[in-house]
Amino acid sequence: MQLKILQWLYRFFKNIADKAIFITRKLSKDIFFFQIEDREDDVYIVTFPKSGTTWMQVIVYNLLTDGNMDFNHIYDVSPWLSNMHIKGDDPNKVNELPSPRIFKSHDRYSEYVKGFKNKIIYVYRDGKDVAWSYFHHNKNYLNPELTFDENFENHFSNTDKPLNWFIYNKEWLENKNGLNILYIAYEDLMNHFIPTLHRIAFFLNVKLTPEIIERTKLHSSFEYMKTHETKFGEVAPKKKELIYNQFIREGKAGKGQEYMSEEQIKIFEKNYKEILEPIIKNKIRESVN
Ligand code: PPS
Repeated sequence: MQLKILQWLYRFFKNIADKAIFITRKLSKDIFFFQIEDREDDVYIVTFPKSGTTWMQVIVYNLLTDGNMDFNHIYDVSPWLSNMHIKGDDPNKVNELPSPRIFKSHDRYSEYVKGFKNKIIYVYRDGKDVAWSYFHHNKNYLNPELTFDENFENHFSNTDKPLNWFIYNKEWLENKNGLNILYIAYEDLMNHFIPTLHRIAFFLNVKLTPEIIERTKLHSSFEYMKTHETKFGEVAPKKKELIYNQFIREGKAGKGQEYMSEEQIKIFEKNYKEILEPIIKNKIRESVN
């Protein structure tokens, strides 16, 4: 009997403690974001992780500034706000940046409320390639023991898990709140760079000149970004050795499927057909899945 009471008390207080942690985290995030001044010309680059976020940050940075690449890290000129909050960075650093500011985000659609007016560029990448890239990322930076199968189950198979690739994309593609979004496919950047650059420039009201096109092409090329990887790569947790040479990794399209089992391909195709296919037409190039 006594054991039962102790167990009940444990569950009761654990429940309260879990809720308190959740609420404190939410409040701390709200406090951080409250201190970022709203500017109507802020541009947001939103993606599911490993879909070409950094590539798009470099492109947009080159379109909206004079393209000076002397910064230490892309986050100095194009911050990732949610990550700054987690790291305890000073929000005022963001307010010191000149307009228009360029923000990186992996936030869910629900974080952007109805009436949010800022321009959003959403980058979509073939999910099978994302699966392979994201596996490397999570293994390199978070869990060296991680297997591809585990990562696939967490983000591509089980749609009830918190960050599922299909659900994340579905919400952003549906765009139920009518946000101002330009959708760009990673594969279009790869195979039709100049026309895609024109679409981005048009969306941002930038008049393209030969000089802007040339420098954007150069600075956002895989070779340039790989050579200057320390400007772009994620910093690994302090205890581990820093991994810089795995962030700008392969930059290929269409290879992901080679690493998936037949069973995983079946799960992927089924989820794609049920969740994304009905809404993806006319949003992203039709050939991409
Ligand atoms: S993150 O961590 O979510 O911000 O990563 P993200 O920048 O979205 O995606 C990283 C992948 O994008 C590839 N990449 C590029 N591909 C082609 N050209 C250029 N310039 C380029 N820059 C980054 C990078 O190599 C990662 O993909 P994988 O498949 O792992 O190589």
